[in-house]
Amino acid sequence: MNLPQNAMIVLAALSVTSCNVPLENAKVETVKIYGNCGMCESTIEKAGNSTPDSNVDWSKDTKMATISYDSLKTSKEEILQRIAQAGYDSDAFSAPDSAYASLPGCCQYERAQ
Ligand SMILES: [Cu+2]
Repeated sequence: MNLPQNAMIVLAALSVTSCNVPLENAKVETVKIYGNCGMCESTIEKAGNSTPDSNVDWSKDTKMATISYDSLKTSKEEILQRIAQAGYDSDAFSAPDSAYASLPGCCQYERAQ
């Protein structure tokens, strides 16, 4: 897991995801989202990026997500709620127990509450 090659792949992936079309009325916020691994990252980002109005970039190292969105079309709450529905807690929303339970075993992060 700590091989330099992996670090390179992560860096390459990050630079690809940050190459999106610029959002209009963009707001950028950083929030904590609980999770474990690279699979969590793709689930969180898939849920967060499921509309063209938002872009979520989550780091498995810091558990912090950079959320950018069109503030006239959506909100941070809407995006975090979508991520909660996918099984991931944030400080604002808790995932439904059923969504958490259906995550793969390696992704069942330690819940805060
Ligand atoms: Cu995971």
